[in-house]
Amino acid sequence: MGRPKLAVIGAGMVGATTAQRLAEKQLGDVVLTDVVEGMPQGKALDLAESAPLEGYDASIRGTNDISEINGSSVIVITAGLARRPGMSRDDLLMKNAEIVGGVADAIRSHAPDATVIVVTNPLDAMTYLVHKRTGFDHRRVMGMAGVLDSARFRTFIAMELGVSVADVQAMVLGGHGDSMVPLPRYSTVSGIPITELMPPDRIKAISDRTRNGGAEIVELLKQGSAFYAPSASAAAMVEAIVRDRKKLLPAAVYLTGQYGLRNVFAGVPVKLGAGGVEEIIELPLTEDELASLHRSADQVRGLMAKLG
Ligand code: TXD
Repeated sequence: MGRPKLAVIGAGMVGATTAQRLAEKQLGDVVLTDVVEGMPQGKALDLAESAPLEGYDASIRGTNDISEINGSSVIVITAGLARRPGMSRDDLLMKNAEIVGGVADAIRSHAPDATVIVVTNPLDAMTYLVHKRTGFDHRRVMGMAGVLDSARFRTFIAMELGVSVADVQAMVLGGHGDSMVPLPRYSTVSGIPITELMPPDRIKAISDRTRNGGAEIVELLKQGSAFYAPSASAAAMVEAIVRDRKKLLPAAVYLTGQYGLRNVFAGVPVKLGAGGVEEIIELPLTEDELASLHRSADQVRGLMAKLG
């Protein structure tokens, strides 16, 4: 049978680190592609040379030829540009739409059976675009943001309380960015809601820090953006699918009426397994939480309209 074949498109910071994590977790053989000549080949070779030390058998292959993704069961899209000085969010939207749209067309023709995890920003809009351009069933197209946002929330909860991150679970809904909706009531330490363990002002401070989590790192790094936690998040989603773990995670998925939303991508809890998005979990939300989720979906709709 052999190992499953996995592909990572875009061999930049998030892409290359995702390839590393997939190989080290022995989730499958990895193909890493990029348009920059020699770069994915160089990074893949470097990673392959770490295999004897890290002790994995998975192969990692770098290429500029996207057709080599053929037969992949799971594909992670990290290809795109970061915002440069003088570039508006709209400029970035259109530029990344061009890149991600082309990638989606290649996936449709070379890996028609793949499950696709989108990482490129603006996340929810790019996930919509991949769904539209591949024509794949909506269970097989999802965006990674909520796993990262809830990992950040979990980290800050553990830091605040001085407890093991392993005991902390958290749920964050909505879009990636300002419209993110952290849910303290559904966030726990060993089953105890954090609302029982922390005063409201500390919960608010931690929620705000989570919402601002990407920007905090960008500010510190001065160039580039976060990639260790984003790649760990993408790899966690790949693992849930490849190993059919039925993990309950937040992901940007196509809604068909859940939470009063239809024909839009938004971050909600889902069950992730071999069938992709196997179930969408509808949590009871307060009016405020629901309103934030709808605001976030409205923003995504605005971007979707620009993409046509
Ligand atoms: O939570 C999340 N979803 C995110 C999203 C967390 C972190 C990063 N997030 C976004 O992922 C970020 O805003 C970017 O849109 C992507 C990738 O971030 P990364 O930090 O890895 O960017 P890099 O290092 O610039 O890498 C992008 C690579 C680069 O090597 C380009 O040459 C390549 O994408 N690229 C392509 N690869 C393949 N095919 C095409 N067409 C292509 N165009 C550019």
